[in-house]
Amino acid sequence: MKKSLIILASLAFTLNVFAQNDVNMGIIPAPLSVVKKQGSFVLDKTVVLISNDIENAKTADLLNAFIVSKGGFALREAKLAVAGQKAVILTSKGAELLSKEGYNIHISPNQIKLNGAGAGLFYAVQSLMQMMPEKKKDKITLSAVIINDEPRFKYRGTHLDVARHFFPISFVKKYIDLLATYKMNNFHWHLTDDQGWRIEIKKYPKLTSVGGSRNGTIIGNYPGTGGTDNETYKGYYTQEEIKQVVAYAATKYINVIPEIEMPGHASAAIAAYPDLSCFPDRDTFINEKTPWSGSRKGKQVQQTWGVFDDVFTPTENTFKFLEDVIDEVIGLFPSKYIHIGGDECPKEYWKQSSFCQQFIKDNNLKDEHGLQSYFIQRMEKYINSKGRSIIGWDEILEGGLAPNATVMSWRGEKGGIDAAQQNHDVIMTPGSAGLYFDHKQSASPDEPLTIGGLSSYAKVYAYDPIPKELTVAQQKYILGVQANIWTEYIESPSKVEFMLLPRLFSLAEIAWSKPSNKDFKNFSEERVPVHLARLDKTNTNYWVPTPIGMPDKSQDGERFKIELKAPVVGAKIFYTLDNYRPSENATRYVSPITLIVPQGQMKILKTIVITPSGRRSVVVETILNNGAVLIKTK
Ligand code: TNX
Repeated sequence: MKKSLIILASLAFTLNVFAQNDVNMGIIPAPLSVVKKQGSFVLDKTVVLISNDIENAKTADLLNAFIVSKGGFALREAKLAVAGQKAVILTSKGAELLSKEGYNIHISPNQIKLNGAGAGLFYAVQSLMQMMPEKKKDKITLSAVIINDEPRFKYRGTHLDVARHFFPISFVKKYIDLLATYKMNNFHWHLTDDQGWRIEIKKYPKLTSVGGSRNGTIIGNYPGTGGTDNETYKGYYTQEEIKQVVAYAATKYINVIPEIEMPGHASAAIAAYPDLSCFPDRDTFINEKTPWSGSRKGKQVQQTWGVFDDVFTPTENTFKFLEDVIDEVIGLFPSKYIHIGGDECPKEYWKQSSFCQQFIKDNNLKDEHGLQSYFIQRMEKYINSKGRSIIGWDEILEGGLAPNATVMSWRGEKGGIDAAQQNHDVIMTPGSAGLYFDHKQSASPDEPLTIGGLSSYAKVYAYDPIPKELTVAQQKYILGVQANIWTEYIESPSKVEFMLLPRLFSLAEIAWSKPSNKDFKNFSEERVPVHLARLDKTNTNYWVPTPIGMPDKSQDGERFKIELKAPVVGAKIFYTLDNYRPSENATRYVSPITLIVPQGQMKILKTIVITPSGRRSVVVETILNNGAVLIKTK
């Protein structure tokens, strides 16, 4: 008992030293400028909290609640600082001189002053909370510093697909909390897809009663061989719940962008209202890659992943339906942007349908791509007439871009480059650059089931959302950057967290920090380990990084010096050289090791990281080779 207390205390001390010594004061994303000063401010219960602007009351409460949890005391709130009285001051005075969402923090021995308006002040508090070390004898000591900060991009987004798997409101709020902590300001809520319609629409109740439920879910990796689990899978958000989430997000300065998919990814809506299909009487085309999913009569909400041919037909009935849906959506979401999908819409049914072919002729459209463009442009016009703007995935470029659309570039950077060159706003979210957080985080076979791909947090960090191909004038169309969490293979909140963290940290830094302030060594070795150690004490799951300094490729030579560092403060590293999988029973790494490999031989170094709470990294290995013929190991 005593021993574990000592360990805990020393972990707290280490965290303390880490954050305060760091050039970025432990803050993620890295602030614009940090200037350290002499001395320190001692926060204890004698300090008063001054915040006179009514609009800042919530932000002041947030800070005070945090101090209660961290220090065990609340600050007394006061109107004015009396001379000599130590104070934490939150103020928006003069904040009009700061850039939007910008803030500054001045910590001197007498005062902590946070200056910013709205989101800016909220971000100042987030930074202060991140800087705060553990208490010692009911005091929290903060080094004196001046921080000036502002975002690089005005759009900093994270998406969540709740159609393939559904996540309860309580988790959506937790997700929003995580985004806000890292100064993200847009939550893209992917509410409809082939496998489920998740938003209540009063005028069309079957969207959720029928479209919100599927009869099974594919087992394992698509296309798989194991069939579906034959279990009903359902869930949707009521309009009341949606309003709650939107209001909650607003208190965290996060805008919620709803996505209603059209004209493709429409199976769930079509299952509810078959007249929305080109062929209402045709049974749902399951998927030729998954014949085992059987023939089921009528229209079905899909049980497998992929892309499906049964898409919206461009009849007046469909447009009326979509406009009605959009009307209700607009009533629920104050967001300037409404996302209307536009991706992966197969043209097969439009080709087969005599109605669609006649429609193409009547409207002088070139072909089915022209029809896709017509569809999006018509919906854009409607949404614009309600004072809102559309976002679409980069397929909306095909056949001609809708005049005011913002493009989300996901199939690489090309869509974004094309759109910016056509003077359209762009949000960069290329899967190839690691922004698909449904991809696996390392090449280790220990990674859980994912869609594939590889997106390490280092890869995300290395990405610059401004494509080199753009001129300075075109660069201003890049509004920002987003990561997407598609949930075909993510069925629980805990796995969403696992896929999100620590990649969210990298995303936040490329979205917020100036490229000149980016420094992967400082990020991964100084700050990430502190943030993960904090998470480690909570019930929030995360991917445990592999040891810092572990070579990711095999090394040639005779003499190797292996120098590793724990990627989570307080975590232990264990290793083997005998080709067994390491665990807590393997050798513990405590200091650099020198390995000599005789000529013609090799050694395989395998490591695992185990955090204070017992979370484990994947096992990774490096071959240290001195001229041996390599054999493949597991
Ligand atoms: C492509 S990104 C999709 C999604 C999938 C995702 C899986 C996009 C616009 N469409 O429907 O879930 O890939 O990574």
